[in-house]
Amino acid sequence: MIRAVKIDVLTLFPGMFAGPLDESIIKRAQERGLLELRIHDLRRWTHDRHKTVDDRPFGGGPGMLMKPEPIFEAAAALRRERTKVILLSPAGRKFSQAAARELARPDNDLLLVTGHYEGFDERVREALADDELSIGDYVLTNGALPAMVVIDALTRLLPGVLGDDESARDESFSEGLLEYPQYTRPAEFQGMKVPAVLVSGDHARIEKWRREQAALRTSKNRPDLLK
Ligand code: 9D3
Repeated sequence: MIRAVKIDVLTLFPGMFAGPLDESIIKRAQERGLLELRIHDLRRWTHDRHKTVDDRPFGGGPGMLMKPEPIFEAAAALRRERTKVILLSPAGRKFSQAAARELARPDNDLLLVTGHYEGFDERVREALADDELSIGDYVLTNGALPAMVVIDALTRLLPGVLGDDESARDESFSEGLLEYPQYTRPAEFQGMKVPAVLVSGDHARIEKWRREQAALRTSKNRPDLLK
């Protein structure tokens, strides 16, 4: 029996997590005991009437910051020996398949800390965070969707979550070229025909065509992958 990876999430928007993580592969991973997910409302670790989690920056400037106390208190309650604390923020290093692979080690547990407002009090980084991740160069309203993206990418890499076939295909594929064009039935749809080579039965030609098409699509859409 493999040990469940435990992921705790600290968020101001626990409601956002209900749907996406209760479907499909992530749901199955939890049902099979491979993943234990817990979503926590950060406001639970506030003590004032207004459940304050933010405050103004020293030195002035626009916007509000996540104040340190609720986050430190929550972490003290939630983290264990093997917990890695990860901040989700636009200022983090860019999340990638390689980063997902690092995080998906079955002996890691994670505490994902998601933000809102302009950012975190720097002492959260200095004294709490092991890592800080962004999911890409676009501005979202908060870190809840990024946390779900990280959970999704990680979960499918945990041992036993995908079938052996799918895992193996994944390994041979990631970080190469983009996918070649694929077709299924019908052979003609609204006047659009499947390329003749694919129905030729000539597997050498099919393979060559697929390599060429993958290279073409990659240079068009993702020249950075060819470098
Ligand atoms: C002017 C500074 N802004 C950064 C671009 C402030 C800011 C905007 C939006 C601070 C936080 C947010 C909310 N986004 C996240 O918390 C976030 C995020 C994102 O917006 N894009 C990609 N990855 C991430 S991870 C967390």
